[in-house]
Amino acid sequence: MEKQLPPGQFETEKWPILHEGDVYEFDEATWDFRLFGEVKNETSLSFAEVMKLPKTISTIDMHCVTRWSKFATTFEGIAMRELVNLVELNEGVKYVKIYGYYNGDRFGYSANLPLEALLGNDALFVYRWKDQHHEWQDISPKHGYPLRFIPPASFYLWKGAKWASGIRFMKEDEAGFWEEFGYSMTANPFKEERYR
Ligand SMILES: Nc1nc2c(c(=O)[nH]1)N[C@H]1C(S)=C(S)[C@@H](COP(=O)(O)O)O[C@H]1N2
Ligand SMILES: [Mo]
Repeated sequence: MEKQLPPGQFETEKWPILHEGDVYEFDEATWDFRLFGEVKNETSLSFAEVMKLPKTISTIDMHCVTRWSKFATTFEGIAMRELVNLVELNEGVKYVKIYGYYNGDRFGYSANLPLEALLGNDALFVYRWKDQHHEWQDISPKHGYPLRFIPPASFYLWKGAKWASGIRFMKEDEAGFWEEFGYSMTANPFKEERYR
């Protein structure tokens, strides 16, 4: 895979840790993953049900708006499209909001994204990773265990909710956690879309 450093970024080989609030402590008994919003059949999955979905392995570059970029981390996870396949979308759904835990609130963190850009192998709800310096290992609690969204490299990494808890399907775009504070709705690192 060819390394492409977006403008204003520097490369790091380490995987830094950045988030607001507490690290979520996984409890399988109370955990579920919700698919809701503009769908005909809202549903939720247990962790065991999520883990039975088809798996995808992809190598993805990460670009953080705080200017570090980490190339070529290999992730194992569930592709966004496998979850989309479980619901019947209402006509005109174009956006999703992906939720994650924030200080115990399962919908406290969120990021908005255009659904069309998330249907490939590079939009994954991940639970395992490796890179050139690390063997396969679980996503650590600080990086989002048990399930963490990794967006395609064409989005800054704040679009990647840790401790992912659900997807809301939407007809109109709607700001998420950082977008409410003035960060970009579209967040393309190669166009340096940091703020709006
Ligand atoms: N639930 C949750 N997910 C989150 C955040 C957060 O505060 N809460 N921070 C985001 C931001 S701003 C960044 S840069 C990345 C950092 O991911 P990393 O710590 O795994 O490198 O997580 C994103 N996902
Ligand atoms: Mo960030």
